[in-house]
Amino acid sequence: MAHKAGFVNIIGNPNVGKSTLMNAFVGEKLSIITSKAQTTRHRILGIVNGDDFQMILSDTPGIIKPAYELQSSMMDFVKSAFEDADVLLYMVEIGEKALKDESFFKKIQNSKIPVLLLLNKIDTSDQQKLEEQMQYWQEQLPNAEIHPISALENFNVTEVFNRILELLPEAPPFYPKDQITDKPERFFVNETIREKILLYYKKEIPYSVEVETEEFLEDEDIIRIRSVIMVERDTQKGIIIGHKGSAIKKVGVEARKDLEKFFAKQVHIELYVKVNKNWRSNSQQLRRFGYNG
Ligand code: GDP
Ligand code: K
Ligand code: MG
Repeated sequence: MAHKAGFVNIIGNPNVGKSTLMNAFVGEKLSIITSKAQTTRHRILGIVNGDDFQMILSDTPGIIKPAYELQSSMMDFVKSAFEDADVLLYMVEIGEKALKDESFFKKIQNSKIPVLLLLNKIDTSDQQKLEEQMQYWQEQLPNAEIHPISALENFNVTEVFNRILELLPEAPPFYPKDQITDKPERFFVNETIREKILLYYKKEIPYSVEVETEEFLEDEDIIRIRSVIMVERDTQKGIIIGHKGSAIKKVGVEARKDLEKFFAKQVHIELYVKVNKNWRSNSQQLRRFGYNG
């Protein structure tokens, strides 16, 4: 059989389950997941390799109206997702309404490439509501193929995967067959730490934070990591560190557990906090953290 390969882009509103689905396809926790919007800031490739196929998925930040420079850069990742895909996965969750006035919605309606509308979180719905929703979306997007799924409970995920495979063009692989992502190891360290910050700190704290891994030294049986947590203000620094360092310690312990699983190796993490005023609105800083602009 001829080899198939192609690009599959996942787009949708914040929190519908895009990252959960990508991780389920790849079988690794490439994208961090929390119940907060703006958890995913970058475009992350997840590559699934088979003997006769290579599926290159890209997880994108949820679609939002940008309020500051960081968010504009995040939306550039989303825009590019329309341009270079073989299959578009538009994910919505049960109960969500179509955003008919939004330009991205019109782009989906007029898409030249196949669109699979993934109606996610059906584990939270009953049969009647599900049927109503399927009909609703078929009316909103007549050009889309509707697939009800639960990314979390792994319902219909394999079926969707196989359907995408059918739609991929014949092509040789774009990446080496042992590669599962385009991001370097340090990126996953940064993201894992940021996930813990999203989980353990309140209000605006997680949104003011960027993480940079300054040292990643891999020995035979241990990985030694030193990362800096960047905040915008001194008060935020105090909050990140917590009483006698208890808060930052918890971040380190929990991130280490995840990273030991991810790298299948013992991990040692050293964390410290630095104040870097207004990094979110500074283009030069943003480029340094991997956002284009
Ligand atoms: P993203 O912002 O679109 O990438 O969404 P995430 O993958 O980060 O998921 C957002 C939240 O929805 C998390 O709390 C997930 O555990 C949850 N979630 C994702 N998929 C499902 C699903 O199929 N069912 C339910 N009940 N929750 C889900
Ligand atoms: K999220
Ligand atoms: Mg996400």
